[in-house]
Amino acid sequence: SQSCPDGPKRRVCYYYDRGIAGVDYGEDHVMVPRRVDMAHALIRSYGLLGDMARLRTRPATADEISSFHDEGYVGLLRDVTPEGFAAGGEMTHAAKGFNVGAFAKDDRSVDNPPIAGLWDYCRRYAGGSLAAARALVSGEAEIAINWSGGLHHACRERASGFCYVNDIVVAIHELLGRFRRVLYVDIDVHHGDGVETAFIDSARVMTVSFHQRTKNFFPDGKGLVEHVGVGDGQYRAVNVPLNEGMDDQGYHGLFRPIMAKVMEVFQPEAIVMQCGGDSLSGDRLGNQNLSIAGHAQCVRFMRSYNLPLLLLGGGGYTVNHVAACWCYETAVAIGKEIDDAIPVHCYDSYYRSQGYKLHYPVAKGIKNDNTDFHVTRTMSIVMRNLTHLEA
Ligand code: VJV
Ligand code: CA
Ligand code: ZN
Repeated sequence: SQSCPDGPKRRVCYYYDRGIAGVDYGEDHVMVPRRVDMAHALIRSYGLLGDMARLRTRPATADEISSFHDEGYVGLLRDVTPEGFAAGGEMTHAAKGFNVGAFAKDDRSVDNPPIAGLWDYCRRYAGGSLAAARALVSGEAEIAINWSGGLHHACRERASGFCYVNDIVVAIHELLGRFRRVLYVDIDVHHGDGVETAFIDSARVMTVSFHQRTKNFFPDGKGLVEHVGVGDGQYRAVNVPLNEGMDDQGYHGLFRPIMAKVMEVFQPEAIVMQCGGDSLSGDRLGNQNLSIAGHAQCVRFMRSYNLPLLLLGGGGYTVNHVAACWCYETAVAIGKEIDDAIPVHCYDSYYRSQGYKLHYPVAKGIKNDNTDFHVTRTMSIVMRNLTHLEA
C-alpha cells in the first residue's frame, strides 16, 4: 500500500448514519448530535470519503444491546416517549428509576432526557460500533470509525451522563469473540466509568482513562489513580486524573510513556479508542487546553502499533471544535495530510470564529494546574501499578 507521513495507509471503514443528526436532547442541552453531521460534512468536503469504505448496517437489535444491558432497562428505552414521560404515571416512575428524565418537574437541565426517537437513536449508534467491531473481526478493515459512538457512561441498568446504551461495551464483547486481549483508551475529559466497571474484573480487557478530576466534576468520585481493577482485572484498570488546564506538552508527557508501558505489559490484539473532543481547548464542559494536533497525536500514537483499531466519538461540546477534530482524526486514520483551510461546504459558517481553519489556536493565558509535582506523582504511581503485570 501507498506510503505517507504517518507510515503506510490503512484500510479504513467509516460509519455514518444520517438518522442521528436530527436527534434532539432538548433545547439548550449541551449534547448536540448534529456535531456528528458537521464532522461528516467536513470529511466529505475534504474528499476523505473516497479513501474509506462506508459501513452499511442495520440498527442494533434488542438482543445485541442486551448482551450488556438489563432487560428491564432495554424495555424502558424501547417504550419511553417524551409524552409518556410527561404524563407523570407509571412510565415516568419507571424512567426515573433508570436515571432517564427530570428529577424535578419542569427541570429542563436534565442530563438524560426521554428524547423523541430514543430507542432508534440507541440502536443506530450502537449498531455502528457493532458493525465497526465486526469489520475488524473479519479483517475487512484495519481501522473502523464511528464518531456517533463512544457513549462511555451508560451502565448495565441505567443511563448516565448523556449515555443510554454503552456501545463501547457491546463492541468490545464482539471483539473478544476473536481477539484474546482488547485495550480500551479513553481521552474524553470525563472518566470512562461505564466501560471500566463493565470490565473491572476482566483479565482480557484493560481500560485506560485520562480525565479531569476536580471538585464536583462529573462523574464525581470515580477514576482515582488508586482504582486499579479487582480480581483477575487487578492492575488492568488504569486511571490518569488531571487538574484543569493541561496542554499538549504536558498531556503527551503522560500519554506516551504510559501507553507505551501499557502496550508492553498487556500486549493487546486490538485497540478501542474513545476520542471525546471535550478535552480540547475551549470546550463548553471541559477545562483542558489540548489543541486538535495534540488530541490527534494520541490517535496517531495508538495507530502506530498497527493493531486493529476502533475509533469512537464521545463528548465534545463546542461543536465547531469537535467536528474539526474528528475530521482531522479521520485523515490521520487514513494516513493522509489535509489542508488547514476548511473547504466551502454546508456548515462552513460555523468555522468563521476560527478563520475557517481546521486547527484553531488554543486559549491563551489558561492556567495549567498540573504542576510538575502532580504530574510526576501520577506518572510514578501508574508506572508502578503497571510493573505488576510484567512477565
Ligand atoms: O454533573 C452532572 C450531574 C449533575 C446533575 C444534572 N445537572 C444537569 C448537572 C449536574 C450532577 N452531569 C454532567 C454529565 C456530563 C456527561 C459527559 C458525557 C461525556 O462527554 O463524557 C460522554 C458523552 C454534566 N455536566 C454538565 C452538564 N451535565 C449539563 C447538562 C445540561 C445542561 C448544562 C450542563 C443539560 C441540559 C441543559 N443544560 C439545558
Ligand atoms: Ca477519559
Ligand atoms: Zn466527556
